[in-house]
Amino acid sequence: MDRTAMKRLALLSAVPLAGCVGIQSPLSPGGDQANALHDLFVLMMIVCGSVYLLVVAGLGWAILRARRNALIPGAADGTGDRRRDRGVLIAAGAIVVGLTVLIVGSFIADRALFATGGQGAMQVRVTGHQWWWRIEYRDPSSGRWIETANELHLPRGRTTRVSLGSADVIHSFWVPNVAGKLDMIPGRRNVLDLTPRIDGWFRGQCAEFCGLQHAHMAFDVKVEDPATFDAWLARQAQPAVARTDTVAARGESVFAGPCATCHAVRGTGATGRAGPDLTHIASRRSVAAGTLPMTRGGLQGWISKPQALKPGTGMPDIPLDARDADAVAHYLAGLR
Ligand code: HEC
Ligand SMILES: [Cu+2]
Repeated sequence: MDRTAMKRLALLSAVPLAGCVGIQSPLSPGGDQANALHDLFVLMMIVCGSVYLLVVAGLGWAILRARRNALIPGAADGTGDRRRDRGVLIAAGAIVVGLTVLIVGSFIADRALFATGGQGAMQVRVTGHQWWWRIEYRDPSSGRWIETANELHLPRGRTTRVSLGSADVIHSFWVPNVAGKLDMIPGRRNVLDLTPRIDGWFRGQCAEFCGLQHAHMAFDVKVEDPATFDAWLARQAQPAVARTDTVAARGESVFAGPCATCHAVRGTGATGRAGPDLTHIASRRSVAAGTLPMTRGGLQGWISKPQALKPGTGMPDIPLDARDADAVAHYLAGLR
């Protein structure tokens, strides 16, 4: 094979690997728990890779020897027995050493996942719904719970202890860049610690099939410095501040009709709990658990045809005339 062909082959094999890094990948760890799991993964690759190479080498050796024995008369006269015993001994030794290394490695990784013991951790509750995420922060100063949805903010360098639950079926919480995944089981709370170290946007995804729109059950994760996080949380704790123009006023009154039964907008009469809290909906990055980008068009599209965009979603298609639909989208786009 000439050099350019080799280069092309190397490039081609890099294509599937390129899919392994990015904002939703355990191979780009950006937090203590993800680092521990990443190290364990590398250790497993080394141990299992070595065993694999050993087996392939042994197989190749056996094939060559069998051929030679067949060709040389009298070669298969039993003198190979001692060598075979040595081979078995080496294989057994490799298995014992390999398994011991893996046991120790997984024990260490497991300990690292809860290293802080939750001391001084931020308390967050995440509840899975078909097919969106209710997210509540415990305000460290007042002890009050602050509700939002579909977007998780985390302070860099601090530990956040997430209590996971479900309102309906089993879901699974997974932000691979920050930590491993953990199931969300109806009737109980599982606990996961997150200690992110790298700023930026990451992507979380439900990792347990939970119905037809399981693939549309994602969430955005923002890791930011603690001061920015505190300012963000303080803002989320505030009631809604709507725009003051007449279109927004019309939007708010339309919303108070069919929408307020399912959605809360704190500071207004809307206190529904069946759907996501919309108090600061426009501050989020996407609409309906990662289904659409957060733009005026994304909002209006969602409101006019939720059943077409996410068939089976808990939000019904609500027929609104064009001006009302426009006004509601304008109103929501102002709730920052
Ligand atoms: C029967 C309850 C119900 C009604 C009525 C309802 N919604 Fe929803 N809404 C939901 C549910 C459930 C979701 C989450 C859907 C999903 O992501 O699968 C949702 C999601 C949304 C979202 C996206 C929220 C987010 O965090 O991304 C917006 C915006 C929204 N609804 C606006 C409205 C508006 C405006 C109306 C009135 C025209 C309305 N909803 C009426 C239940 C309802
Ligand atoms: Cu799911």
